[in-house]
Amino acid sequence: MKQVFTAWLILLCLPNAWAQNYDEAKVPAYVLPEVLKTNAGKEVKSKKMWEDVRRPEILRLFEDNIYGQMPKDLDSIRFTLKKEDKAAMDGKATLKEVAVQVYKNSKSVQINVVLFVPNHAKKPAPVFVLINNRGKDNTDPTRKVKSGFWPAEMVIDSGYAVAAFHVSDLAPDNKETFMNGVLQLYPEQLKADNGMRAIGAWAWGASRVMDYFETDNDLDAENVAVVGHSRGGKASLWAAAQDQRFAVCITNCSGNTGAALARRQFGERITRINTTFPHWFNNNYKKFNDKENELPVDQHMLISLIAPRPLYATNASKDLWADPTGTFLALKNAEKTYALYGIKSKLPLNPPGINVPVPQPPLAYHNREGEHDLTAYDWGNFIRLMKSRP
Ligand code: GTR
Repeated sequence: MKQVFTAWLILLCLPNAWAQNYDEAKVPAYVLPEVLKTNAGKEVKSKKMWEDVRRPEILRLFEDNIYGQMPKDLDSIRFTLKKEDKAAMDGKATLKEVAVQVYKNSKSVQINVVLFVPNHAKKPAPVFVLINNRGKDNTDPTRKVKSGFWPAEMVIDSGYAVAAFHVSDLAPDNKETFMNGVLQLYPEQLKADNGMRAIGAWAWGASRVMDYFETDNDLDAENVAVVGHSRGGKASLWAAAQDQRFAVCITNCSGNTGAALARRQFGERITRINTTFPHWFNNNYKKFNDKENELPVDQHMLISLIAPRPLYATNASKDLWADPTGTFLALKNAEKTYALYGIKSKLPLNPPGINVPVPQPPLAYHNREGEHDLTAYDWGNFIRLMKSRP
């Protein structure tokens, strides 16, 4: 009896814990904010107007209302090759372990990068870089542990370099301690309602790793795909939106405040994400708890910020929490932004079936059979996207 009472008490304390919708018939009617209309109400008809006016407006709206600012000023950045093994993976790759150290206001953070470069492929090599939000074992430099989350051998065999860094180097994924990383360098961000929080810090880290790639002659820094899964996929989207040096963005099962439309209110909702993970997004985002329709943006606009670069969004059939259909629709609603560049989407009108990938640029999508995860199946298709780029 006491246990039943406690369970009820917990449920009552979790706002909306019981209110998640998984029924397509119950998706409310909604109107998406216009991607191609300026804040002043002008139609955006050209690439120039998009780049000069509308794109900066949308970027600002996402900064102010969701992900926070992205500080660009730093005192110095240093790259140290900590370890190198030219005969890694039975001679197929060169392993480099690189420390990226960033200094500001006599504080510093260190991002530990694991990188494998193929020995028998064209160089400089294009790169996949994973924002790792799971255990560090998943990116084991010794390769004693091998995981589908980061199938480094498969990527190397396909002729690409593969890199990873861990989110905890930038901001611990914890509401009490997330400020003990990059935010120590930028304490003013913590005070600002539109300041950077954990997801922003992880995306910032991806850009610092890109700073390193630009200095490594083995790597083709103009062909880097930033990859993230789930919360890491929210960060990969924000990284590519902010930093146009990323040539490709891959967002795997990123769901709410990732690649899925918020206004569908399907699966995870804003109230829930802000309650469970208050350290992920800025203070202003909390104003939109239960008020999806009042947001000045929706996630098709975040995807639009990546145009004309290729974007791959995935889902898993059992991961309704992350709204596979809402992800597909976000991509569809970004097609018109790519069209400004004369790039035609290859997506079908309706979501393709389970395990029917569309791995072609500019807007790639699949819904893999199974659970919320990042697997070799997903990576195999990311490689197909990279190979099919013009
Ligand atoms: C869930 C969260 C999702 C997603 C996921 C993950 O608990 O609600 O938004 O980020 O965690 O990162 O695996």
